[in-house]
Amino acid sequence: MEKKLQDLKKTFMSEMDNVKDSQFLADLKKKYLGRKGELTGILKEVKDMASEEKPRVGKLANEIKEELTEVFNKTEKIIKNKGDQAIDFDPTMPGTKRQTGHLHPSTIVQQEVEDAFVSMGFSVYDGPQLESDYYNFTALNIPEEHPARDSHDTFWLEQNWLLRTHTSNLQVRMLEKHGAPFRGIFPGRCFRYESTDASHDHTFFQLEGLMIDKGINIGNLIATMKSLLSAVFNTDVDVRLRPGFFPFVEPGFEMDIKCLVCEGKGCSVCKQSGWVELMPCGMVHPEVLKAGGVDPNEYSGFAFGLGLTRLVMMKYRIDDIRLLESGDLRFLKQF
Ligand code: FA5
Repeated sequence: MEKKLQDLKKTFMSEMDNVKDSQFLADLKKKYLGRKGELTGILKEVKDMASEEKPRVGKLANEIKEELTEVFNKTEKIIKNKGDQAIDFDPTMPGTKRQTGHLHPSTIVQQEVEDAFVSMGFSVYDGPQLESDYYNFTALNIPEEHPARDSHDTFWLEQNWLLRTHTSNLQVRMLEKHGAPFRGIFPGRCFRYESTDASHDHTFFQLEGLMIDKGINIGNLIATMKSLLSAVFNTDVDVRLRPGFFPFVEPGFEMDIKCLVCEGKGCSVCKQSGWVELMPCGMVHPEVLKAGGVDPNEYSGFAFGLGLTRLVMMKYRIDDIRLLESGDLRFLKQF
């Protein structure tokens, strides 16, 4: 009888090794553990055994029943949790490669720029894209009827609200909230109601920088710009600084980068000029400091408005800005 029990256990275990699916498992349960199953049959026989053998064989039979039930329950649980395929798993087969997403090129470059500024002691801030006329224009020394408003083709909403045309909308908000000294950058989406071309989109990213302290001068501004560009490009790039007019800085500059799409030879991105407008900047106008509650007699500072999407184009040699917001996976999968 004991041999019969051990043999039954052996065949049960080898049959369990071949379980393919839940139906197969149910059949095995019936065959061994069911009311008319093989083990149940043996247990019935034990009842009629001689009394000196009965305790020993009965104990073994119960132990084997417990063992088989445990193996059965474990296998049943695996099938329930993972489905029938779990039993078919063959570790020697090559796996199926799952598709994973990745960061958008604008986010990759944004993070590189953020890291460069954080290492220079700047903090990163966020702010509203839906903005009031006041913070987007008036507080920046651009009152109503000022001609500078014309250079920003604006998506106007109801009651003097708008989609921000630049990240400069946060300059006065930040000064009001944090006061001076202040050192921050604000990356974000901007919107302009303008016709698009290879280097202009209606939706694009800028990254604003603002540094206010005692004794800040143009030398600090230029040193910061240089550190930024060497962090992003890891090599020297040609830039040029020329005077630029923005009512919220005095003096103001335009920083252009030699077009990396055509290496300065001229293309649709740089409009055949060999240069791309990248980063207007300047010393913060006293009126802006005042609007933010900062005393211009005590503090000075610089601000810049990096065209982040244009920087992405230069870094990856992208010849049409519209690809970046297109959502075209054939383009995005290349990064
Ligand atoms: C401004 O938006 C100012 N706020 C920048 C500034 C900040 C000046 C702080 C001084 C101090 P501008 O309109 O030139 O400036 O835009 C800044 C940069 O954003 C441009 O050099 C360009 O790189 C990018 N840019 C502007 N319009 C578009 C557009 N339609 N598509 C893509 N990039 C754009």
